[in-house]
Amino acid sequence: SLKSVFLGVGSNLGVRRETLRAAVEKLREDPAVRVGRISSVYATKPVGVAEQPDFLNLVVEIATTHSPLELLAVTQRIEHALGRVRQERWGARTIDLDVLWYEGTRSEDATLTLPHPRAKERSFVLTPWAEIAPELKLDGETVSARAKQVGAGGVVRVSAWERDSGAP
Ligand code: A4P
Ligand code: MG
Repeated sequence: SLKSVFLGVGSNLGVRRETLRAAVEKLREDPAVRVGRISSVYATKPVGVAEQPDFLNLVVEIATTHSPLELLAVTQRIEHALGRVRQERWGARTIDLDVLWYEGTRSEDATLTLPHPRAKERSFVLTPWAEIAPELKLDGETVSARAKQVGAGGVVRVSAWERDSGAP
């Protein structure tokens, strides 16, 4: 059946904006995926390892007939396709696609933990997510409420998705 899903997308190497565009385009190419709302693009300070370039992050809503694990395989294939191209030209990893939330599914499995275990702590996920799904409930708390609690430190809106993405 058709499930609603939110994906977090990040890039901090190479032509970051182009990588985000290419990732969304590859999602659109999958016949079992319908791309829904897409947040603005945010410039975000790296979390975790500080000595790396700033990221661009966004959150995208999809509707899909893929199971959770099929969808993980799809996102990893997209990472691989984009990452490998970029790797040859610019070096390290350029794209990260996380499954943030999959309708009706909770999982503690390390292969696919749902909802994404770190999403609730991360401004670079919550701020864009709150833009497109403010009322979505995460453990009884809305994305919007959670985003307000965590704050928007280190996260700056760069542009709307549509404005300069070159994609419909
Ligand atoms: N995995 C388990 N659950 C999930 C899920 N819900 N979605 C497993 C996706 N993958 C999931 O991921 C490692 C493994 O997690 C996968 O094999 C999958 O089976 P990965 O993408 O290969 O590696 P990673 O992303 O480097 O590791 P990790 O621990 O997932 O890192 P995070 O948490 O994704 O963080 N700062 C800013 N500003 N913006 C960012 O986007 N991203 C990261 C990466 C760090 N700092 C950042 C950003
Ligand atoms: Mg990841």
